[in-house]
Amino acid sequence: MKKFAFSFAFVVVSVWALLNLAAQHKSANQLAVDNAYIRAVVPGQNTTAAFFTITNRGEVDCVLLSAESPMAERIEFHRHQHGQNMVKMRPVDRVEVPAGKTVSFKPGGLHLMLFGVTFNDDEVEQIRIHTDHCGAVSFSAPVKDMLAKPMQGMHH
Ligand SMILES: [Cu+2]
Repeated sequence: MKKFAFSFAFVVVSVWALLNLAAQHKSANQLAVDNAYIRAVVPGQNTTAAFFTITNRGEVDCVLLSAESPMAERIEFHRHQHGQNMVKMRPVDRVEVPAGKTVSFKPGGLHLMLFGVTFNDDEVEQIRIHTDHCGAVSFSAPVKDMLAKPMQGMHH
């Protein structure tokens, strides 16, 4: 009888662990990042931007709350604002990715602003984005030299 109780407890714990794993797996897979890259740093600067598309394959809306990377001291969500004669970037607290939709982080639009970066050209860096209730999504982004096509009017 004692042996039966022990086996039963083991099965319960195993099923619980599997369900838990499945739940984590589901949330981790809900958001998919594609075409990620980081703009190479202009010599003498340590601030740059990262771009990608993020797709919500789930059935609930997700809100991106923060981002982090081992190669950046700080990461902010930014959006470009077109003013009278120049383009300005403004920090954005949260970025909503509605269920079934794709949001593009692209030059001239929404982007990840990386502060205090330490990397070399041609490296691949890891970035992690945290959400409200859709878990965290990690992805790798190669550093691309875009000096041939510099971003115009960078002002903070
Ligand atoms: Cu910016």
